Amino acid sequence: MALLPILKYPDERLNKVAEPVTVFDGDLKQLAADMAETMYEAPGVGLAATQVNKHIQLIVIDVSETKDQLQVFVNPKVTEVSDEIKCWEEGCLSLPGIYEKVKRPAAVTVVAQDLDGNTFETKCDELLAVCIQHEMDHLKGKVFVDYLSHLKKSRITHKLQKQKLEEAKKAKEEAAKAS
Ligand code: K1U
Ligand code: ZN
Repeated sequence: MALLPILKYPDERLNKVAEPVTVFDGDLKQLAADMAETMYEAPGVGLAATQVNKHIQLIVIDVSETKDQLQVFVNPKVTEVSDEIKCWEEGCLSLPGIYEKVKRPAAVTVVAQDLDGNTFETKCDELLAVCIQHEMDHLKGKVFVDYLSHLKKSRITHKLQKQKLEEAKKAKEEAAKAS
């Protein structure tokens, strides 16, 4: 197993649209296992292949408190949405430290395949519904800040760029200290 680097917003590769999975082989299972390890280590409750620069329709999610209920969705499609809309505070491993409220359907039905290509249907509500919609947006090249106003989005971009510069400066200082 391996930890994979997570793309950080505003990396343009986060805007790529993922291709459907057509081959259900060992490489797919290995990628799903590596994504799960990366998600648990982050820590997060979900991860889309797009975020680790793999542009295929693959998502891993674990919203359990015990972190032992991994769910893998290949080629997911939403087939039903609730009329009820809920507002949740969302986070994203591609936008560390940013949390914003987003409105989405409170419940969705998803049809997807597992890692062997078997089709299944699942009804999602609460955090799972939010998470699956958030991850499916990643597969479409969309991030949750795309739902925010232009002003909020540019403030977030500025904050993340500042954060990145500070991290680079710190790493440089630590490397200089070590040499
Ligand atoms: O897509 C991602 O980057 C994962 C993201 C999923 C998500 C969380 C909350 C609302 C919508 C989508 C995260 O996991 S962010 C981290 C996070 O929320 C979290 C981390 C540890 C425990 C619980 C939540
Ligand atoms: Zn995300």
